[in-house]
Amino acid sequence: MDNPKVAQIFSNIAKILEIKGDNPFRIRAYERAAININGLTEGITKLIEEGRLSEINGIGKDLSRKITEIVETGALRFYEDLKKTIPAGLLELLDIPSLGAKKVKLFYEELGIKDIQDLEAAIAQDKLKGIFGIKDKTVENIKEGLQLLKRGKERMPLTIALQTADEFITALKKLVYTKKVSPAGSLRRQKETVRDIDILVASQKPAKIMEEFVHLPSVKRINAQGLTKSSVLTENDVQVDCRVVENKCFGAALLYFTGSKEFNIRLRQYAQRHKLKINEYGVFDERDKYLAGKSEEEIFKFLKMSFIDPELREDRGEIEAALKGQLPDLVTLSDIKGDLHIHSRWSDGTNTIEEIVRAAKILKYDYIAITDHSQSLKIARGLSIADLRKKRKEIEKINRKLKNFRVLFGSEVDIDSDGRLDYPEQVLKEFDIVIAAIHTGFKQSRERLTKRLISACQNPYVHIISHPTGRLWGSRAAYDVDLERVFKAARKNNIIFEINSHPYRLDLNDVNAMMAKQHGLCLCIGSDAHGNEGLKTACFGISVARRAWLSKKDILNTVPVEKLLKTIKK
Ligand code: DGT
Ligand code: CA
Repeated sequence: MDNPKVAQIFSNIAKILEIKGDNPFRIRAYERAAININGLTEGITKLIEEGRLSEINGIGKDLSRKITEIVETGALRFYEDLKKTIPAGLLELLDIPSLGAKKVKLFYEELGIKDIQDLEAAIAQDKLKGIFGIKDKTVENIKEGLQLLKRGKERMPLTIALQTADEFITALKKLVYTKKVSPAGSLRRQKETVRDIDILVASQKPAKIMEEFVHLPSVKRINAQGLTKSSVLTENDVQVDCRVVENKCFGAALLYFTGSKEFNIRLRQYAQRHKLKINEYGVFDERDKYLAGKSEEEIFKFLKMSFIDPELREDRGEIEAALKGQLPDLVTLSDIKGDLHIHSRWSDGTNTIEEIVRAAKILKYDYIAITDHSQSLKIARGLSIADLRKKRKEIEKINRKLKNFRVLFGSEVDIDSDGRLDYPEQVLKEFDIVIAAIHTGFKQSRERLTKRLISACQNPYVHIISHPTGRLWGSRAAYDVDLERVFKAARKNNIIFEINSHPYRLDLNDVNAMMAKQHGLCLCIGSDAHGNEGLKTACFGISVARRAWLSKKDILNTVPVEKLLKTIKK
């Protein structure tokens, strides 16, 4: 799969240009392209073949050419030349959140720091503080950034895991000896990050399957090849483990290798109390007689509990609920009737509203909210009040032409550093839907950030709080906020919380979304799409919602538009 490779090259180009003090707009273009490519749900090779590269937000002619060169030749000449102009280790230094090009340059020139090892040594020897402009707090931030980076490297976001697994699963399905194939592990539980990919195959010819598996095209290195279990590393350094079992115990093995480990332990304890033994081969009685194991459904039925969806298997009370038949009926992607968080070309998106409407109809949506950025967010081309009037007219015109589809006039309004919204009330009240979000001041104190969000909840014109904790996978930790207090204020003011489904955000996450529901709040799923490709990420929001035990009734954008507008009305 080429997406991570292309994204990595663009992101590195941005970094080198930054160190060299190049044009900020040029740097930003490469950065944005990298983020958007990583956020794609389809392989970039397919987009090239279908001539659809321009659908990716921020990809013009020049970048299209560069992408094609990478995919066709495996490298980019421009990048190879650029790389030679700086020491290689400086690039990985720029991966550290909170460490910008200026500081990397400064550290290199003053202390000769040229990679992460040098930096860690300098911190250990307390050398950084001697340099001009570097305070205690700066060093603390760098240490925190180093940790964030290390954790980010240990796990990959779900979207990357899914794309990688898909290639392997598709190939394994085609083999003549394959009876069944399924993902297992954290991937099947749709966890937001995945350490390694587990795949399970049912077959009578395990050695043949293993031989094919370790020689699939994207395998870079074979870590282990056994008779029934092998482990490989892909070109993008993703570890993929594959196990082959007999059809008779496929269900038991799937249950075991899907986990989680905590769920497995709890289930085994329950079985023991009923004088049963459960392992990866099946369910057995005290004399080791095989009782069940062919499918998970069969096993759950045998244990007299309802089927527990993989997303719930985290030992959060799901076994007790399954025994009582009280598991929630989890929301599915087909329940979603519209997208409530989309950026159009009016601000920093790539597509026109009409183009977005066409893409949303393909997804079988009945409505969308066009929620461009507000006036102060200049970097994201936030809309002036004058532009809002024009945008509104355009939406009214489009709506007059549409049948059974509605475009909502919305905005993602910035919450300023004191909790005020970025448009005056007489402007806010004109919108069909207002989502409010924090885009600056992430380092404020817990108290101040909490108050900011509470004050946004108390604004009579706000309907939704978007990406409520601000985290960005691998680069920014969630800001420090007392969500319990915010949720209480939200409940009083009929505020809905977003599960932002951008694969690098997933914010709220599963635990916080569950807590929001426990506070009596309704949630919604918003893609935060900046181009039509982004609309398809709603599936990741669904994964979070399912892991949070949410049903259709807990999610605002599962209802028809009239009901939605009634629900959000104050
Ligand atoms: P990951 O890879 O860290 O994202 O998370 P998982 O859940 O995929 O963990 P992994 O790959 O180590 O193992 C896959 C599954 O195998 C895990 O979910 C449950 C099962 N498993 C692994 N080790 C143990 C164990 O020590 N005891 C039990 N009961 N199950 C285990
Ligand atoms: Ca795993």
